[in-house]
Amino acid sequence: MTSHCDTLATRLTGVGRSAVAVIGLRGPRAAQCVDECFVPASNASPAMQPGQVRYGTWKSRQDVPGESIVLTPMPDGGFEIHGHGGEAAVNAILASLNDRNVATVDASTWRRNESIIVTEAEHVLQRCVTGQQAAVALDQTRGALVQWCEHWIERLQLAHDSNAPLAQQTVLLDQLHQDARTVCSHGEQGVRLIEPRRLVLAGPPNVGKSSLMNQIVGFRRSITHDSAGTTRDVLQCDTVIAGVPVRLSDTAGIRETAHLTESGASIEREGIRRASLAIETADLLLIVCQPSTLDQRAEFRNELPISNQTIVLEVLNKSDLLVEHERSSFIGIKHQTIASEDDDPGIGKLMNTLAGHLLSTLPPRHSPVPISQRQQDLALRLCQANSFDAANASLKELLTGVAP
Ligand SMILES: Nc1nc2c(ncn2[C@@H]2O[C@H](COP(=O)(O)OP(=O)(O)OP(=O)(O)O)[C@@H](O)[C@H]2O)c(=O)[nH]1
Ligand SMILES: [Mg+2]
Repeated sequence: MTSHCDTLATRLTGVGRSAVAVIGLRGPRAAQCVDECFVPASNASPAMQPGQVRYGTWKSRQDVPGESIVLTPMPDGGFEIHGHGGEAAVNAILASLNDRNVATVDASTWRRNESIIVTEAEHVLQRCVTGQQAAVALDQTRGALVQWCEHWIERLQLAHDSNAPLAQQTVLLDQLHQDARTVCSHGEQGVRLIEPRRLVLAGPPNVGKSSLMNQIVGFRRSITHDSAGTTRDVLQCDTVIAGVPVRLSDTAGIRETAHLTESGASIEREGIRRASLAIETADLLLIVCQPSTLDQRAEFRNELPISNQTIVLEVLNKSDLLVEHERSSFIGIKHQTIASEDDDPGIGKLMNTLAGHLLSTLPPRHSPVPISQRQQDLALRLCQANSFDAANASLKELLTGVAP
């Protein structure tokens, strides 16, 4: 099938990377293809508005089982078909469209005169590995940031054309600055959308950091042992928590080493130096202690190179070793775990807290979000624009990639 057809389909998400695949469909026969192939799960609301979602099955013929999908109409009359990320499922849907004279095209043919913002967002979307990340990138391929720029260009133009008095112009510029600052704050998370969030476990030796890491990732990634100093280097493991990709780092137990003279001391010092480096760049830091080290935790925490951006959680591990009279005094510590047990409810509670914090590191949905450094730099420049002309120039460069 060649691309001279006027109705087009493309795979918007990366091949073989995501659990979910998104197929774009647009052109004069798009609605007809949907009528012929899409069987909604319920017939509740007949008419669909752009952006709404409808669950159902994509059937190329009535005698085949079809693929479970979510269908979203687009403002331009096209559709997004969200389905299983496997090649077979995607190819079956594309084949059914090809049978209806729809051309499968690559990403560059799919893009029309779209803003460079959309092209950049499509590149990011191709590299998303989870649905949570892809949802944010999809908002941008659908034009959230483009529309925000166009809206402001229009407002500035209107004020300019109507010769708005200076006071009114100043108010408008202030509003733009405020709006642009919100966009930039989302951009701080947006430019890192496809990077895994860094979750670091730190604490004194032998408190159960590696055991906790193994529980979090669900397999025995780290060696654990009852002697202190088991973990020497920073051990990393990639996982996904609540749809957010996470790079977990298990670090060497941190303790005073100045007095140590034995042969392994220099290795231990190097391990501690590397642990400190991991701590400095953590998005989320778990400070792990055990009952016997609990009263030194404030002192321990003060010694760590923790950045202001890092979310810190304290975890009391080996809570099974608390003796009865200690329990009431430790009740205020929210996270108490038993990392040597597989079904410890304390670990479940900790995972829920981690999920909440990790989700808060993703930009909000349905908002204009810069997701490349170029976009973020121009949005930052917009916050400083001290005239309509300067603001207009930044907005147009943001939209087109070309300085006016
Ligand atoms: N009773 C009890 N033992 C635990 C718990 N968690 C870990 N352990 C044991 O404590 C010992 C040390 O565990 P690790 O996970 O190796 O501790 P670590 O903090 O990584 O130690 P280093 O790498 O040496 O700093 C092992 O024998 C674990 O089986 C727990 O919740 N309760
Ligand atoms: Mg360890």
